[in-house]
Amino acid sequence: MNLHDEAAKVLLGNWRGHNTIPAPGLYPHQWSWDSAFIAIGLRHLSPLRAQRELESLFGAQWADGRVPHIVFDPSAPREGYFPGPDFWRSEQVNGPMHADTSGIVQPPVHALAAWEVFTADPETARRRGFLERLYPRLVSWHGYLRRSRDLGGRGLVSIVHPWESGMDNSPSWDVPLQRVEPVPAGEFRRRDLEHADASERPTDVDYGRYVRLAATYRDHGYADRLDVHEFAAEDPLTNALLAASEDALARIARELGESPQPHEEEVARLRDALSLLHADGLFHSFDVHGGSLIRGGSVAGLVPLVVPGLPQAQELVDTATGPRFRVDELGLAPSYDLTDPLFDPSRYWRGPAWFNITWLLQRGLTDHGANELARALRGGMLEAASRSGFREYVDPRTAEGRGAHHFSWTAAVVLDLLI
Ligand code: 9YW
Repeated sequence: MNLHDEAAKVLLGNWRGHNTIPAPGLYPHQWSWDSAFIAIGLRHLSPLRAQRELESLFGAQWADGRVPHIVFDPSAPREGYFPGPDFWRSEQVNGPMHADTSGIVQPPVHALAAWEVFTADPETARRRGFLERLYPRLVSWHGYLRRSRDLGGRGLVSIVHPWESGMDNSPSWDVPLQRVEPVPAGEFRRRDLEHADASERPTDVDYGRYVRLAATYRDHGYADRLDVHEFAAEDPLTNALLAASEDALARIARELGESPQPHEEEVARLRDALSLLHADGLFHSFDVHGGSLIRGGSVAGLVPLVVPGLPQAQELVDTATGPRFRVDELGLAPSYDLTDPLFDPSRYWRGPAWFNITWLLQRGLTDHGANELARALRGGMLEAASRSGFREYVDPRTAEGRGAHHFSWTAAVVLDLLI
């Protein structure tokens, strides 16, 4: 089978009727930003399914506008994933008729995905009112982030849990997490270790802290106040994707005959605000409680390349191709600075290369005219997928596969690159 057909097989095999799971076994429900990347690939196989992927996610949106990071599949075993619906207890906020979900969010890449899905088959999308129905929901999602998550009061969105970054155990979170008292490992049961090697996953202490933060949020009725959140970080990836998604909302508004202006203004505002996170050739998270930048080498700091007109773009290209990331040579983006002692080529977000992030960088580089480098990343991703299959992440130096097999967004990104 060729790479295209193999990727299609993975994506179609993970389809569950209304949405696609990230991977069999480890991730049996719908994840928020996974669905956005999945829709970007799925649109090449079935524009209709890609529309449904986003519609099913937004069907579980909360009244306050938040899009939950997991929508639980009622037909999957209730105890199959930890923390599951019995932990999050979303029905206490949303009532029993609403889907069971988590109460935290993931990076806002959805409007960007919605626009890409629309362009794959505008006729079907118009006939179904795809954008008409999704646009107000996307606006309210961004409104939630802007209104409820500006915890630092600096015009940037704060994430309140490492899971919200999409990069759970990134070394960026080591310092702010030290303030959090871990729940002892005996008090919860990790289901992830039944499906993946412990050396490639977060540690038990990390997990204990994740559980503490999530339980505290839940026990405060998911209220967004700084005194509820022991962890609050203005993350460059989240804010950059919000800007890129506002840019997509401007296009969507134009297609619907609405004014793009509020969205264009929002892109400009976020582009300016992001400069608060910029230092040493990279963007960094700002630790709201600590009052300082978390200086380090997370690849999240290169993601602002997706922001149109970013003034620091050339600096980011220099950092990406320098000794810390070597993306031109590797064809992939390591998730953490290769020269830092914290770099670990196998452990999740502490070094391995991920396809969604490399895809975002490839897209941003193209937008900023760095076409040769963008081509190198495209080639690197296709080569890594041919060599290792559709793994969750790979060793950035050897492209050896790690984590889950049959991983949906890896297949989705590959499909998008092939077409
Ligand atoms: C988890 C599903 C998710 C991704 C995250 C990734 C991991 C851990 O898996 O999260 O158990 O939720 O870090 O980015 O969305 O693929």
